[in-house]
Amino acid sequence: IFAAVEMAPRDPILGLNEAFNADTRPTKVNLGVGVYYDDNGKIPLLAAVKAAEKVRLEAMPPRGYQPIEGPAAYTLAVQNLLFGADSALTAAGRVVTAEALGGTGALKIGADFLKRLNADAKVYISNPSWENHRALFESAGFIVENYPYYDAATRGVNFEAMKAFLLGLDAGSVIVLHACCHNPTGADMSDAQWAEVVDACRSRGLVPFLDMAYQGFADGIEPDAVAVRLFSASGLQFFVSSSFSKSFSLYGERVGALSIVTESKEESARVLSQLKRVIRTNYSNPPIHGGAVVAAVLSSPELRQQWEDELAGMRERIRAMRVALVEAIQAQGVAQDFSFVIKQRGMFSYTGLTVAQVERLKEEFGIYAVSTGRICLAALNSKNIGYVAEAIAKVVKA
Ligand code: PLP
Ligand code: TYF
Repeated sequence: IFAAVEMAPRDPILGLNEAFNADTRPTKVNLGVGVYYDDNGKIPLLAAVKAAEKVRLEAMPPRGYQPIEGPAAYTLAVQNLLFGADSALTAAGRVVTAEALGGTGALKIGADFLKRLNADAKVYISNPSWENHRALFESAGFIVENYPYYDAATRGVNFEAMKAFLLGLDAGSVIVLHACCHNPTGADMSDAQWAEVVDACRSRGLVPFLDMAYQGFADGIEPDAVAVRLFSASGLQFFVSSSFSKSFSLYGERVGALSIVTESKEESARVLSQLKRVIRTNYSNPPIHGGAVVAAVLSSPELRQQWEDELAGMRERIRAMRVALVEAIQAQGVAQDFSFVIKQRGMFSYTGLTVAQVERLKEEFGIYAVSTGRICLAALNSKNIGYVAEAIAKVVKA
């Protein structure tokens, strides 16, 4: 059966973890995968999560099947974060939300559902984008192409090129947008540019698909939802995939959601029925634990406040690492200006390091970064930052 099976290529990011784990150098640093580590280099278990888990553990609830779309306590909590507590859309029954297996699972059920709606549509992702965007939509059967996004010269968004491209697309094209904290570049659009993207989607009849994996990592829960809110106010229909992997530090629990904004409550019922069909044929219904913990935290005013404070702590530590890295590199006498790192948003920096420089970081220093030059700032801490800055200085100078 398997004689002709070839080795599949490794995921360019998750594959780095394997190489990192096999590295025996004690000074090694993993700046590859997008995971938040605390100042001790550990993945935190948030205190709000711990408190909610303790209550659940003591209650020892039974483990029956969940609703296909997940429990209402969870899906309502998701809607509240994405669309706001006072959303007219949710009040009107115009948002369908289903729990999903992380942000990845949300993208997957969204892609499968879209394929049933419009099999011939093309899907457009930013250039560059999270590698899995392409793979997910291709595996759902779509042709995936890039739209212009990042401008290496300005280290920002080439908005004129992006807009012109969107205005040339066929109606029904699916456009995948990073709602905040663009992965991998850290370059986000301004609010005014988002408003123009909304207009382009309306005038061309595009299908917007917002991917929100880092809500709270740029400026905060509410400000980071600006793209979702602008689309909400537009009257358009659109998709949002969201994830609690990073914001709750619950990577392995696989907690995410797909939300779909429809035209009416009646349309929502039809859309939900089809989405449930997609979920049933994939994994039937979501697991209990992660979603229950998130729902418990978000529905308790005290735990929610504690979570927001902890999230702010993560955001601020990343910001501090950005500043510290730039200062430490500059202190090494590097001529090149790295101050752009401070302006980038979210977990990542697109450093502009070349493939060869990234390779040297790995070979000579045991510092692992993505070959595109993307580093995860959230893996830096007060102990390793000096070592990393020195190594970066060495590879950019030589
Ligand atoms: N979308 C983007 C842009 C991401 O960076 C990630 C990162 O993991 C995901 C989706 C997937 O999230 P999850 O880990 O919850 O599947
Ligand atoms: O971009 C990242 O590093 C995160 C984690 O297939 C990730 O989004 C990376 C690759 C992948 C799944 C998650």
